[in-house]
Amino acid sequence: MDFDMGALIQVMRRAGRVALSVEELHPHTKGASDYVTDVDRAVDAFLIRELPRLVPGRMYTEETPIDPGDYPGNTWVVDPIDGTTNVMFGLNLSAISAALVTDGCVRAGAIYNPFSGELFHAQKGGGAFLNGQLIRVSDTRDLADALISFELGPCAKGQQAGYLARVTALHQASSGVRLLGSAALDLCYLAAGRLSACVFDAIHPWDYAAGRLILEEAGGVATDCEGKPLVMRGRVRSMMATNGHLQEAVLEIMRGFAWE
Ligand code: LIP
Repeated sequence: MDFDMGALIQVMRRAGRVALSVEELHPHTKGASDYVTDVDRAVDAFLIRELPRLVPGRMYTEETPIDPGDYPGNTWVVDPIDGTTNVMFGLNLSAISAALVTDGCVRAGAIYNPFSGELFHAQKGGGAFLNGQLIRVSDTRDLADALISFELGPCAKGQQAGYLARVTALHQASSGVRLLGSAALDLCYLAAGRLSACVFDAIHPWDYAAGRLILEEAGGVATDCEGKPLVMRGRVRSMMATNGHLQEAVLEIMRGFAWE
């Protein structure tokens, strides 16, 4: 089936206008340090209405997480706002993420930060783009020259000692580490060569479905922390992503990490 990437880009930009039009956040707590705001709800409702008009299929979103199992047929995997906490604190590092998955394979993805105006997109086999310009991962081959981001999700707060020990090792071995608070943007920045690797603790399909495709189309690699391909079923127990050149060096430090 033909897919109209231009139409998806238009929907994402309209979703961004929806996000920016919300005046009161009305934040609510879903779990410990896990929030939802009226921005998440408004964008979620908008995309649930608009995306099936582009390609009919089921919706799997952070705010309506009905697990699609093996992803038969078409599924839109959506995070209406990745980086909700950043929105609440006025940090403009947040993005809307949408991926079209057909029979388990991510065909297309788009990630839009309405605060910066940066829109990343990719189609399987078609390269990755930032605001229409082709992007590639960095050429960094030495860990000592790498800038690496990591995330600390709200689940399993207080049980992150093993993960943080590995982040400390990455910090010692590299040019530095950063925590952005949005896995979708980590993967896009890695795809655009701004970062050379990213590591994640617990992460859900809506956080990485679009970003992984954008990264892979830009020449990068995303695996679990044993170097195995990610299986998009429920919460992923470990994830790392690199520009490809640094895969072995980062894996050497991250190997063995996984949530129970
Ligand atoms: C965030 C996740 C993000 C993850 C961050 C944080 P928020 O939650 O969506 O992908 O990397 O560590 O947990 O701020 O969107 O609720």
